Amino acid sequence: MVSAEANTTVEARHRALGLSDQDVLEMYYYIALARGLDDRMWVLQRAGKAMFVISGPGHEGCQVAAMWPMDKKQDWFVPFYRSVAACLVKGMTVTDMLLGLFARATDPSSGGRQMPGHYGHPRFKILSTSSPVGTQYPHAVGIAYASKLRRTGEITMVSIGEGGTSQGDWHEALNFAAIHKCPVLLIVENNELAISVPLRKQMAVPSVAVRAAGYGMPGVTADGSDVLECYRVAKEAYDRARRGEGPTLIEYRVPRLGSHSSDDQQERYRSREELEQVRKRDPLLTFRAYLERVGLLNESTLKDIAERIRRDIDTATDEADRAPLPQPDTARRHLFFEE
Ligand SMILES: Cc1ncc(C[n+]2csc(CCOP(=O)(O)OP(=O)(O)O)c2C)c(N)n1
Repeated sequence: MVSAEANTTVEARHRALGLSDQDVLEMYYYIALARGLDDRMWVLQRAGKAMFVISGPGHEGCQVAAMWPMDKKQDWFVPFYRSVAACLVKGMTVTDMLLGLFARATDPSSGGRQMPGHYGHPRFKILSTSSPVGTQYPHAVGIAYASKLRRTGEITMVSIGEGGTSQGDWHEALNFAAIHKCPVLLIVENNELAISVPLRKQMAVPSVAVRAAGYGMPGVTADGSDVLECYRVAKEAYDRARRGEGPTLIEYRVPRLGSHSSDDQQERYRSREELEQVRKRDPLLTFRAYLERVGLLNESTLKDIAERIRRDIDTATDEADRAPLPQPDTARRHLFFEE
């Protein structure tokens, strides 16, 4: 039992940040939806329905939180392959994502031409995921610079893993963004592994955020298991960008709950103790516990949400599975100039 006083204190947390009860419940829904979709994608891959899966279990909390202050219609998002939850909040549907997984002709990301996990959606202003890690950063900063020159008021958000920050593109983008005060949120989802390479072999500094000082912008770190804290830092960065004060580097420390992708086995390079520790940081569980503590969720409402998510994912799976494959004679479309 939580005392009335403790209840008021924790309850004040989301409200103090300007989030309504409805907001936090919807945030939880998206985190749970992304996790449900993720589980389904792995089952489909193991069943031979998809050639590859790369997804974001453990990253969902910070993604939903960072996307929450954005103007979903007006602003831009430049994703990476783990951005499942962020793309869902921005407007993509579960069916959209499964069409990509199954490489169907109607896949909005690439018409079934890219490998799974390369999200993109022109209508929702989600730029196509760029395969070489790091390159999405100059793309995003370029969009933000254009928005600034055109005075459109649009803000851009871009995401990457910490391993990707070893690429030169990332550093060039930060330098340019700071010089030109581009309206951009520079997100790094640090799960301390680049496939199997640990953080200490990627950088000699204790955190990615400290690097911001070298470029002349603020850098903040937030615990990816604390969804409300993730929201707080994103909102601050968003407001800063809106005021014309330029970019913010945000580092979210997140647990990577699964293997890098369906092509590797994390038990080969992570100890059992490490896996036990990361599971304790699962944002789905920590946020659920918060919402239960403040009386917004209970066993029965959680069951309702889980059932709704399962039904929606079942329907989307059938819909995407029934969709036609691309016609072979369209294979060269978008590759060469066509009359
Ligand atoms: C330039 C480049 N080098 C290598 C790869 C292959 N690759 C894909 S994901 C990945 C690991 C990236 O790790 P990190 O940025 O930490 O993100 P995480 O997968 O851990 O979320 C690598 C090496 C690539 N896509 N692009």
